Amino acid sequence: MKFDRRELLTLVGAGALTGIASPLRAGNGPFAVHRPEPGLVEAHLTAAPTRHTVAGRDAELWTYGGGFPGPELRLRAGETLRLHFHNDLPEVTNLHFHGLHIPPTGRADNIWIDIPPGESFRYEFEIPESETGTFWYHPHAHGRIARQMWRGLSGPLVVEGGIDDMPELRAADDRTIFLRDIEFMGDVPTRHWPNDWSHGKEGRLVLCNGQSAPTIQARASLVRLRLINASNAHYMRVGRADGRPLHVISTDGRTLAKTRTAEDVLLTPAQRMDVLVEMPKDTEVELLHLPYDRRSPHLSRRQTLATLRPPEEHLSIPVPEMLQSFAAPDPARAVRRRFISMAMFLLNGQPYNPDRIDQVGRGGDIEIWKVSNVGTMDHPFHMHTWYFQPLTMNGQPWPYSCWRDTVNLTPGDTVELLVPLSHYTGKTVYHCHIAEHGDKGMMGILDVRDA
Ligand SMILES: [Cu+2]
Repeated sequence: MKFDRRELLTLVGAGALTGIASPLRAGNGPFAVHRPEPGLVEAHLTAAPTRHTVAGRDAELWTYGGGFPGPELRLRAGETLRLHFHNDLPEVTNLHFHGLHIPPTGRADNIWIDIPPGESFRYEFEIPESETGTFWYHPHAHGRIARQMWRGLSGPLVVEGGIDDMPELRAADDRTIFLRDIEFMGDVPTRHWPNDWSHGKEGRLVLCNGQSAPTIQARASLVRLRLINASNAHYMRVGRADGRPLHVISTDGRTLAKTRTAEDVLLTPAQRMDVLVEMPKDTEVELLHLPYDRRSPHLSRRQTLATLRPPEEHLSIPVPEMLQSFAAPDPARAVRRRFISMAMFLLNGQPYNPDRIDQVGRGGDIEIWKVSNVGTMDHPFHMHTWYFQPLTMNGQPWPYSCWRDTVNLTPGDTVELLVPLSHYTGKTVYHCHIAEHGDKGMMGILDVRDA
């Protein structure tokens, strides 16, 4: 499927005729959506330079829908999203729906589309019934991803359904916690300096939903935090100041079989985790950003991420223990093994080449990918379209069953991933999710063809 310039222009016209006002929201307010018929969600989104107040400072950002972060897109599994996207930036951009298992082709999660300045594109895809959870969207025009994200382009995407209907989760407060760092020079996010490409760009200001250490009024004594790390390179280690645990119910938008209790959780750039926080009666809960050493020169320090204020009425809600059955194919059914090595700006010793197909797969096959970090700093490995079950880390079984689309590798680590190439065919990418590393070449192409 190809779209020429005339079609893009036609699409601008079509968008203008639908008569839906373009939403303009601040913070991660909701997306203005419209349901013209059952099962169809229609929305408009514009990427544009925007003046915005960030931590008391008037800043010139690039935003989606005028918001920082972009507006939260919430829909239900099984619905079709028709998203009229308009590019008001001075350069080419596009959208990536991070973590969603939808086609890598056509009008779905097609990163090969370039939308020129002033033009529009209609994204349209159905969210499979099985896809419920916490995702996010950001640009994926190769070579521009890091700078566009750094300037402000990203937003949360939540698909409702599945375990949301458990009584405990229905009663819980549901909060998106969109995390990223930033730093300003004057009123603009600092530019990328040469070292930023190798170290990964970080800033001293850590933001929660676009704010510095906000206070959030809990609406129930159990709070579900949908943690999203939208940083270019900053690792987010999150815990509670009172030393009580977090209860993890999903990783990268995919529900665990059983709730896992953890003192703190680590999110690499692009990872998500849904955690339950039990609010003590009449007591605030301070959420902390804890130090993590990813073996870069950046300092990571302990600071407040957000404060949860107790609900007005304390009604005890239990933390569910069993969540849903975990179904994964038997690794013995894998028909192919692949090996990927990661080091600064190279995968398998080669920089990214958009004209080279690095891996050819067959739709429906089950594969095992062995990924090694042969470099000197952490690299988060991410795969588009398909997601994986980590099987082993350095030869040891992964401690629990989970699905992920991004996995961290510290220097010397080797991870084995079970990858079912299910449901779709097409060409997409796998890459390091330190945004600067991906742009500089730590990206490869996977082409999954018909069986
Ligand atoms: Cu990397």
